[in-house]
Amino acid sequence: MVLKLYYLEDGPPSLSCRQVLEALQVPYEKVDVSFYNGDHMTEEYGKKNPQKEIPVLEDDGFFLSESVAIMQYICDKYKPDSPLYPRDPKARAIVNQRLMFNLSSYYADILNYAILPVYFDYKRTPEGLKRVHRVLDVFDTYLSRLGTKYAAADHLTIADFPLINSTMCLEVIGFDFSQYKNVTKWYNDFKKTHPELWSITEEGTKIIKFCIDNPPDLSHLNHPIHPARKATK
Ligand SMILES: N[C@@H](CCC(=O)N[C@@H](CS)C(=O)NCC(=O)O)C(=O)O
Repeated sequence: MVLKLYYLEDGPPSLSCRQVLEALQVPYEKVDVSFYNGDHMTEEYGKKNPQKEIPVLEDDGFFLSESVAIMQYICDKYKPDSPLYPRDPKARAIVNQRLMFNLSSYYADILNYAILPVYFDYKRTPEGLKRVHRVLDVFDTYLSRLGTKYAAADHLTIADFPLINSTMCLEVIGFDFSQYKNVTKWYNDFKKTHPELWSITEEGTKIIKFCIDNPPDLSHLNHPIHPARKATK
């Protein structure tokens, strides 16, 4: 049975999973989950992922959520010898460290500042801005200390995808991060070197841009956490 990825078109975690599948040339079927329609909030979806978050991977009756776990599983099960997720303990530890850094800090702070206000009734705050600068500074330091072209090695690894998709969230709102020279170089190099993988990120970018220009009204979702904002256009 072919792998199924339940994904959100403009969701950074979904984009990263798609990039891993694409980079490894693992065949899979995409199942578009509509955030707008609340497809992920149904009881049915909750059976696949009790967190009611997107993405979810389905592998012959096995359901897996959390994009990092999904990316690691795809590599381990389908291309265990790929340099995308190195087997050497130290090399793998650096990849894992970057993945955790992204999930717990980099993406978390960028999401709160840049993206949530596009979809929900949140304001960008000076404190949120400080947090974004702090994580950019940390990531820039990681890049400069390791001195590699990619985030965790001298070659592409699964750590690059989520970090690219988080950084894209800044670019899409017009946030100038050019002072972070290593981040900027790494980001631009990725676009140039991997146009086919970048095009997946770009699909998400287009939708986020559309939502910035046409703020969505998600009040019909009665979201359990996020306060809805009425459309202004
Ligand atoms: N840690 C999760 C985060 C997944 C996540 O939060 N996805 C968002 C879309 S990008 C979502 O499904 N949110 C559900 C909601 O806010 O109702 C992962 O990396 O897969």
